[in-house]
Amino acid sequence: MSPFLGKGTGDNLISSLSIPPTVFLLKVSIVIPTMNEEKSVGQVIDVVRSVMKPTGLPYDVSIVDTSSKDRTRDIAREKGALVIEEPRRGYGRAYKTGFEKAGGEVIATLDADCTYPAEDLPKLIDLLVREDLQFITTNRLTNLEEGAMSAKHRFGNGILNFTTRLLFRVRIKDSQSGMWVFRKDAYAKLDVQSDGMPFSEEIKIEAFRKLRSKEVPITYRKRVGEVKLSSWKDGWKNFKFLWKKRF
Ligand SMILES: Nc1nc2c(ncn2[C@@H]2O[C@H](COP(=O)(O)OP(=O)(O)O)[C@@H](O)[C@H]2O)c(=O)[nH]1
Ligand SMILES: [Mg+2]
Repeated sequence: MSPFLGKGTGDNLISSLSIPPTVFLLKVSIVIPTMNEEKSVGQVIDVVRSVMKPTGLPYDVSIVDTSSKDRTRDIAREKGALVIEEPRRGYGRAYKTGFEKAGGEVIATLDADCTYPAEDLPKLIDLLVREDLQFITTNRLTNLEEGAMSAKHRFGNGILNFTTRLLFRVRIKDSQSGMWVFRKDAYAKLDVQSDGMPFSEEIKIEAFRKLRSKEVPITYRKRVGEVKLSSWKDGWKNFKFLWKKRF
């Protein structure tokens, strides 16, 4: 695997990777939004840690929690994650707060529900650096594990994906994926208005229009714990949002 480089001073940790001495190790902030995810958040943090450690990169993990009534926050703290409290409801709201507080030059996101392959993070970070990208999103639809997405959900996604491509002329196959890896300084150039679930499609539309972006296939797994969105209601909101943003 190629190293994780940027411009800066040298570091012993990477000397064995045959990269120029003018590189430094990028700091990565992994940001996870949570609302009552005690069944899965611990495992997600564990996997993130187990794959980030061998990279030698400095990193931190934080959850952005909206009033969880279960042990989500305690578990995250026990696992050494930073707990950011965001009482205002909304998936997008949580990410906005989390990104503001993130100290890394690179930010990575995923759900707290064990659906996304946290083990792919090093590969995605490496790709970001190697191809000098600013934003990477992931496509869950090419490798859906059994039970990961209902037919209803796939149908709704199809409509949203088609509409996104049609209205914005962006080549995005999975407009609703929640696993992204990007440069924090590049994110500052985006105008992401939504505080709710449409945040996901909007950040991609903005990124594909303004940044060096790429979509990469991943595996998507069946959720642990209860889903927080309501398929039809949020699907409809996401659909309306696309038209409102466009016109
Ligand atoms: N902080 C915060 N997290 C949320 C909110 N809504 C959803 N989440 C979290 O965001 C992630 C995505 O929600 P999820 O129910 O998995 O939706 P889906 O993956 O689109 O089906 C999960 O980790 C949720 O716990 C919210 O209002 N605030
Ligand atoms: Mg999820």
